[in-house]
Amino acid sequence: MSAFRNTTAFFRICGGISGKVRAIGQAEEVPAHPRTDQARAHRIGGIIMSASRTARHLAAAVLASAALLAAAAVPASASVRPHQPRPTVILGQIQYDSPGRDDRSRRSLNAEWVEVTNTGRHAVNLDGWTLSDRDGHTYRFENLRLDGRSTVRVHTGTGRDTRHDVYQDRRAYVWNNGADQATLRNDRDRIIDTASWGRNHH
Ligand SMILES: [Ca+2]
Ligand SMILES: [Ca+2]
Repeated sequence: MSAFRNTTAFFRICGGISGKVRAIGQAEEVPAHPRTDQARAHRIGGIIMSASRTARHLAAAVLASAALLAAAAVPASASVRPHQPRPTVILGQIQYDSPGRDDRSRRSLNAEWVEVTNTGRHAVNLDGWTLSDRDGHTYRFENLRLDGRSTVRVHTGTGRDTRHDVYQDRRAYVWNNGADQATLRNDRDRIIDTASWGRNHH
């Protein structure tokens, strides 16, 4: 059973990749979905790492370098305070297909997770932020201070929260193996980042 599921997932991924390869040669096959960055997502097994995220990491690095250069150019006597870049929190890796058979065990549920990464230098309190799937299942962060350049992994199952691992305390999987979307919103319900995988049909 598990071998069959894994094989199915494998072919699904291969199908997705070959589909994208075909899309490059034939423009009419390019998906209508506007988030083409997500269509370029690198998928390895049940883990997704969006190309857009990689690009944003690079962009952040370039901006940081530019900021350093700009800061270096400001005379020491200048009264202008150096610009403080806003912290950038993004979705990191997502293991939407828990390895092995999906038996709803606590261990298996917790091997399904989504990472939230603070790429900025300053800590961000995620209190009131939410992480939701396409069907609206929503996890709300409580008072969690995410340090700069650090990651918290949001597990689906039950567990005791730490600074780097928090638990949705669910008894069922939330991230669909076939296709789904993770949406991160801040405490004002503003979308901060999204990541999707699989086919973009509902
Ligand atoms: Ca699985
Ligand atoms: Ca779901």
